[in-house]
Amino acid sequence: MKPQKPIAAFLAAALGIGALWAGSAAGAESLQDVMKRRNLSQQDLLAAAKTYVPTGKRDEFVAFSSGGQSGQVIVYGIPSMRILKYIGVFTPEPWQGYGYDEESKAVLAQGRIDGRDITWGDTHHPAMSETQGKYDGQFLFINDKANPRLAVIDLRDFETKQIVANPIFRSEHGGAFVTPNTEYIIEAAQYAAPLDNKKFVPLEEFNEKYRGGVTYWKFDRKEGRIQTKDSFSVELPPYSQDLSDAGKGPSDGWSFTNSFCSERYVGGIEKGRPPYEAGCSAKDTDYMHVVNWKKAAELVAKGMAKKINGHNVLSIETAVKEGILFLIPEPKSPHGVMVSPDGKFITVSGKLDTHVIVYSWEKIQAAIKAGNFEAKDAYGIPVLGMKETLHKTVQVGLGPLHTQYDSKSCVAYTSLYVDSQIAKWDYCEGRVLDKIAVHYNVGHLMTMEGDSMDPKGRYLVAMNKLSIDRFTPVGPLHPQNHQLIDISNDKMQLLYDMPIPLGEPHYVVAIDAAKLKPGVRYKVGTNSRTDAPSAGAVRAGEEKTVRKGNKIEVFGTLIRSHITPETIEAEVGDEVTIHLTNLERAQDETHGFTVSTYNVHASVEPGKTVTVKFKADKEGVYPYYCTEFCSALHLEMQGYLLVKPK
Ligand code: CUK
Ligand code: CUA
Repeated sequence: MKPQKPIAAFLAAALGIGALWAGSAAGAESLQDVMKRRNLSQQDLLAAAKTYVPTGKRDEFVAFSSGGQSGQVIVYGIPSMRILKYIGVFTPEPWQGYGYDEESKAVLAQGRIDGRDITWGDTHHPAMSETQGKYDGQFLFINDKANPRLAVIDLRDFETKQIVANPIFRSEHGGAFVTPNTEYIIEAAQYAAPLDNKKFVPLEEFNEKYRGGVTYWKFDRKEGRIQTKDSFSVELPPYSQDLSDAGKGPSDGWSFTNSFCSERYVGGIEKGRPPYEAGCSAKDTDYMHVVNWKKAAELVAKGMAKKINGHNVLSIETAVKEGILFLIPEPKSPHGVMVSPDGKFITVSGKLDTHVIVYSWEKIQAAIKAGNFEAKDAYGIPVLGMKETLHKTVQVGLGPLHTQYDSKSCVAYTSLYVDSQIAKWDYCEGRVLDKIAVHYNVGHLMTMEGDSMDPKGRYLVAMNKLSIDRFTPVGPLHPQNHQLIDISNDKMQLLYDMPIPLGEPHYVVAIDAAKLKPGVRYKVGTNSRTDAPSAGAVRAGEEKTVRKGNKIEVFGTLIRSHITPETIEAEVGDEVTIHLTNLERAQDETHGFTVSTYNVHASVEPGKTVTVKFKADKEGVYPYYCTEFCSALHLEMQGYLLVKPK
């Protein structure tokens, strides 16, 4: 070990803690003692000082992470990496009553497909709403890859408000990505299938009858909801579509979607054929789809779309004829497609190639204008030349996946899956600037507001697929590892490892915390899932129980430390509906509500009205109570459901 004195002096100066360092009060440990006892290096202390957020202080950025297979969103602070909240999205979440009260069940029910309730999701890509290409902190969108759906979360209360099921896809991966003013939310398909999904079509007819596509969901910002009738899709060939991004600045009005397996290989037809991964790697390149969504929207408005399952779809034929769809060869099996903050460059990297390819929007536009097409694909779509549209090719390392941008101009970061590294590089000049090891096998990476027109730089999070030996073992299923990296200097510095305990978060977005302005209470009597006054709301003193036939409807209230009514009487077989309004105005005075054994739970934040409903199917005595420790008399906040024989 190095002598402690110089390090001590350095750190005292660096951290501005001279007085603390020099001498500690009698009996208390000094910083030097702690460093020695915990075997911490100077680097460790610097990293700690850069990430530690003292009690009562707040983080600079708030990250919204996909919760992967949990179907939820995880909210955490940066740089502390402290988890702040889980948001139930595609999956019931009991704390928030999500899926256990009637209002939220109605949201989850919007995500039914083919009449089936789906109670999980494979969330991949969250997207923040934007105004003029900048994060505005109003809404968050996230996709479900397994069951092609998209959800809208309102950041006034961090609640899921809407789920839309894609009417023509059977899986998707290229969502959610927003256009610069959140006019549309982009969702591209993944594995091709017949678009109308009504009949069995044999794999032999894959090339003719299976299709991919990209959906543009119209977002009504005032309503805070997607408007399905004004949404549309552009039909695409059965190349497995992948990630997307919207153009910005000069490329605004266009969108870009990757693909893989443009071989259109299908396995399983006859014995002796190569497996999928081999059949899908036969060519040297795949196709990037370039779509003029602004013009597509005009064509739809003119009635040029056909209806499939009640949804507007522009056919490949129409898209080609109207000049809104082009292809460009791209490196094999790409993952991310990312438009630079100024909208001039589009970066693509192929997992099976060591290069990132930077396309020039100016050159793409010029080639389109000149009608300079290399060829047409099997579906008649013009293919622009890779060479004609190329800005730079940069060798960054093995397994490049995703790219994010910095506040410093021309600086980008690309995740290297195979090398387990982050490469920092210059996309204007085309050279690598720095590399740092991550642990291990990084998928996406994210910089602060790094996919907007105004990246904030400062920090980068590497979303590592494997954590292997980084954490205390918890069995064969390991947490993922989000590693925080300081990118404010020329050399990147690893600061912190954060285990993600809730599924595989593919992508995360982080916003300047000052842009978020969530409320602390609702207007009294609000149904938070519709933002409208609840029909079940009552004021203090107006509580009542109404019986009609075998239906009992309770209009109750909650306030420290009392549930009104104190008893609910029912007969076996009655349908019981209980509306509860939280009359509190104080911040953080949430009451919960449950009735023993009826599988209902409500989280009733100040002002909210929540409804639970069930059939009193068995005679007996059932306590109900408040599930949040809300006051000294919390345990007394209770009552009885009395179910009598008929
Ligand atoms: S992701 Cu979805 S497979 Cu690289 Cu965008 Cu992980
Ligand atoms: Cu209300 Cu405990």
